[in-house]
Amino acid sequence: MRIDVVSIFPTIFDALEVSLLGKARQSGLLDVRVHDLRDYTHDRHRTVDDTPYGGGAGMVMKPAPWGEALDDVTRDAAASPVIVFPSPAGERFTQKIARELSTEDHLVFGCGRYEGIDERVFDYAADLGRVRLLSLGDYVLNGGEVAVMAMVEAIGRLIPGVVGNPESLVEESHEDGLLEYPSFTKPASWRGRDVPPVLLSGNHGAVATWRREQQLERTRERRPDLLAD
Ligand code: 6GU
Repeated sequence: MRIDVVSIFPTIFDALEVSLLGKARQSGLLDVRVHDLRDYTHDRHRTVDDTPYGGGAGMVMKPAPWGEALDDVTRDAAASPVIVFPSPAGERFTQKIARELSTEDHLVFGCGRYEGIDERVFDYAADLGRVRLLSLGDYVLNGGEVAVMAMVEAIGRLIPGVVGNPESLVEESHEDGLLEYPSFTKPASWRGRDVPPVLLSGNHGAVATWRREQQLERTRERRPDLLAD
């Protein structure tokens, strides 16, 4: 999969070089290209923002650098990419969306800063690919970079071969609409706290039943909204 990221803070994405995703990049499963939005400006100060029409607080990202950046990263693309703009005003990013995006050949992420991007950029981007505005949750970050890091990790680990043991992708939170069951390792007793005896019983059926009950109980307690769905 090819991933292009456009940002005014490209070095934030240096962190993608470590761990699992770093290996995926080295092995060629992931081709991540990070672009500095300021490289698509033509003035001495490399200006990417301006005051909002109609007034109001803060600055808005100018459309021109975005137009050139999006033209550039979609130019030699084989097929229509999905163009993601992280935004607290977007649709909620979920495991289901991560799964959908993990099957694409080409993703483009446009990281907004300041009060947002000139609205015409989203409309223009729709001529170049399938646009999605995605939010991590109901809180506000200063910009899209940290959100894109999270999305790239959630999507990247679902690409076949990126996670060594595909079974570890099945039994985790949100894959079956429930939270994950609790895990334990040795020792069987630690600081007066014992591992649930059923896990030491060797009875695989009993273990599976207990884990399912734990999933339901935790989901009921912590995320009742998931059970309602
Ligand atoms: Cl995707 N972007 C920003 N700036 N803030 C957020 C977000 C995204 N998701 C939650 N808060």
